[in-house]
Amino acid sequence: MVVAEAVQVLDQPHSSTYIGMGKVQEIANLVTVFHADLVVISVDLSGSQARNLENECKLRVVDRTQVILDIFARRARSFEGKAQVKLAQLMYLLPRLSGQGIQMSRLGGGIGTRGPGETKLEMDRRRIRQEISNLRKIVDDEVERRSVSRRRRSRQGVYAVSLVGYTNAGKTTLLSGLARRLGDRQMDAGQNRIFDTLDPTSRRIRWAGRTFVVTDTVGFIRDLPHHLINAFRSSLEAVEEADVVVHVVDASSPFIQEEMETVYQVMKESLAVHAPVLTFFNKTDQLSELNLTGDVHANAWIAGSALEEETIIKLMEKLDELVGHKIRMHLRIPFDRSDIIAILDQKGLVNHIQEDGQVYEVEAEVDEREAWQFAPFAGV
Ligand SMILES: Nc1nc2c(ncn2[C@@H]2O[C@H](COP(=O)(O)OP(=O)(O)OP(=O)(O)O)[C@@H](O)[C@H]2O)c(=O)[nH]1
Ligand SMILES: [Mg+2]
Repeated sequence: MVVAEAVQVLDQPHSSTYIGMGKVQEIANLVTVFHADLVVISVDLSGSQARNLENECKLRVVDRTQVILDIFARRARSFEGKAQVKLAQLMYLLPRLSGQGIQMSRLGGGIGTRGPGETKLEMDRRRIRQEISNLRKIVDDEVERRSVSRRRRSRQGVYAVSLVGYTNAGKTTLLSGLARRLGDRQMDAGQNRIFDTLDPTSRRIRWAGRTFVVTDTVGFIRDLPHHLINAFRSSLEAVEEADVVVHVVDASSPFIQEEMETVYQVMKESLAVHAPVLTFFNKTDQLSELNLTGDVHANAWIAGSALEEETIIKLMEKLDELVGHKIRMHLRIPFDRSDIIAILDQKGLVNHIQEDGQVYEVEAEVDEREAWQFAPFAGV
């Protein structure tokens, strides 16, 4: 429960406490008056800033990253999700411990005057580094396992669709709606809380004779610290390898523009997205009038509600259109045209390849719209 709030407007943060000394005193007083248990500050603090504030307030002070990590920790369900959160927490902790270490060794003076405190710190740091490397291994193994299964899927002509969007936009609701109507299995509907989904969850959807694997991802949020995005890289890799990315937008949000900007910023700065983007303006049932004008960043857009069957069907029709049709081609490619092989390979279109005299014999599955560039090599 929030017992008191304080706001400060400053051109520049103070280096030692972030907020000004007067404000620190005000907060320290509020802590005493209200018997507060915790001070939360909605910015990112350096280790020494956090320590200085704690010393002044005589209470634990948590910053924005810690709050996000705490929520993440509560939401993670799978083994991998938990490992990712733990990894992010330890990586957050490590430089803060080091900061303390530097201070202490300065206090301790020259060689041979190390205090017991520092030895313990060094042990802590070593232990944390060891745990970080264990967790990295767990996460990397999982990434590898998923990438193998993705390669297998792409060979089988299964289309990968990734849902991205601001937290609470309705991604999980959409995926559960899709799965309920068109999928193989039931799943729980989304909850009205931020960062509800941390673990990458995929569902197989059948539509018009095609199979789509739709993957839910962690919600984005304004000013999500970069190291946190990196911690969730493995969940976000699905986005980079998708055939189509669906950007789910809460069209009823008063901050719709900022939220969409945030998502595109994360996609641009932290993810290499190659696939076409379909923007889905969700929750239109909450709007009294529809005046959406589309999305310049996207290849296509639709509007509706993830809770309605009609919308689900409209979405699938659009997805089907966006992935296009694939044609099976038998190609004979001369050795000096390895550039063509590279294009095919990069897109994961090659089913089978063998050398035969002066040419590569290639069995490929090519998108209808791209078939023209391989047509000169088609034939028996
Ligand atoms: N009225 C209305 N509510 C919706 C619609 N779609 C989703 N919601 C609600 O919006 C809330 C958030 O939905 P989620 O599906 O959990 O959102 P999310 O994008 O998965 O959120 P994170 O996992 O935190 O990123 C839930 O309470 C849903 O019931 C819709 O079309 N109309
Ligand atoms: Mg979700």
